[in-house]
Amino acid sequence: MFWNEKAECMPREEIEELQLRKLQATVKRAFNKIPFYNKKYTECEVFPEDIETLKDIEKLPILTKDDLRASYPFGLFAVDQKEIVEVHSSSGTTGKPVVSGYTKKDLEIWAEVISRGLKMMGLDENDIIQNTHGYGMFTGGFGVHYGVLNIGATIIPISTGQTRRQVEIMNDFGTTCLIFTPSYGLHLGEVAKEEGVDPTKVGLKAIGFGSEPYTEEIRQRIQKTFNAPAYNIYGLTEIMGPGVGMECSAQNGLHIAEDYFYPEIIDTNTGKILGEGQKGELILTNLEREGMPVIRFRTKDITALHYDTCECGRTHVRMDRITGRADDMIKVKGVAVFPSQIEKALLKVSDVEPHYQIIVTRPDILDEIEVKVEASQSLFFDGVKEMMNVQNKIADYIQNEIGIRVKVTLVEPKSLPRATKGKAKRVIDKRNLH
Ligand code: DLL
Repeated sequence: MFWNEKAECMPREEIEELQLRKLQATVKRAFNKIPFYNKKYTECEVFPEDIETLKDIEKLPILTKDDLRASYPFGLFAVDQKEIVEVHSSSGTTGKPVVSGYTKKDLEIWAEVISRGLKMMGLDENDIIQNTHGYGMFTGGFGVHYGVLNIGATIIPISTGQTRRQVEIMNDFGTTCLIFTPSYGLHLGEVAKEEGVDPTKVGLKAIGFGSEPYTEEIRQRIQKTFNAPAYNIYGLTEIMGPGVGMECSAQNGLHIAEDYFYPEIIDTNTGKILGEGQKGELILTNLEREGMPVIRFRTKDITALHYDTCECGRTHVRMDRITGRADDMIKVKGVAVFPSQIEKALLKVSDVEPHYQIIVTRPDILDEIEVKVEASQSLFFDGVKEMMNVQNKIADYIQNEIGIRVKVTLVEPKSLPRATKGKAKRVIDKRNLH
């Protein structure tokens, strides 16, 4: 089933022609309308007319999250604020978040790419789609919502949480598709069983899940729990939100909507562009975005691209499931957490040393973080009660910083490994996501 067969099955030469035209227009607009790009490109001595082929994109500088953050809040908008009809922002980052702005046309494009994905999942106007993504600054809620309206299906905009209610509604309303993060989906399945609802009997046709990494085993578990195929959805706030990549019935990677997004893969260490099938860091460019065109954004997400035509007939490139990050960001319970935030919280507490380790585990289905911190010599001799107080205080500070409660364990002074060369290994990820 296609939403836009012409666009999704376009021969490669046509895709590339279209991409070049759109890239040239985007670079020109960014250069003329956004002082940030004008300055950056002038400094690098690269100008819109230098983009004569698609490969010329490599002449343009790559942008990091910090580059975007420096323009907080509206510095990257290419249109007057009155043209912007909606804004979203990334969650749980250090410092200021990145704000993403959309014109009416941008919202239409967002709806278009999500619609294509919903069709890939076999859904149409007869379906009832329960969207458990948060409605708010997070892009998951509204992005999926617009796509569902666009294909004429019925949306249940329940948002996240209230898990018992979610169970009741999916059972009573005859939900045919659930949209969730993998960790929330597994939790939902468990709560359903506790509530006496057999999730395999709800009659789901499909599941759309994303926003955080998962393993193939987790997919299998979700599919078994709900007795329905689960399709990966990829996206990020800076570039638009969910819908940048969506998985088709082949369940063999995500099709990037190449008429709207241009992907590249680089070697994280050398910055060298990598070829088809080689694993590296994904760089994304908005090819058609009025409100906030982002050019060559370093996502830090690790994947590889495949250009052969998919068995579903689509020609758009497929990206592998994300298997890791080039930085130390961890996503726990849907929230992006950076070690620096934990560090910031720890620095507010006396009685502890600035030596810590963040251990991420998945004991059963939900991710958990434990922060191990070295107690000071004096605290260590003060006894258990005082240690417990300090542990709680630290957990409060961390919660304040990242929004979720984590387990804090004080350990003996000088017991954590030191960084003997290069960077300290702050995060120990025991989830085995690869
Ligand atoms: O998570 C957008 C989204 C919402 C995608 C709903 C899918 C469904 P951010 O909060 O800005 O946006 O987080 C973006 O999340 O750079 C990845 O590291 C991670 N991520 C997103 N989708 C996936 C996925 C939304 N399917 C960051 N698999 C990205 C693995 C994902 N990681």
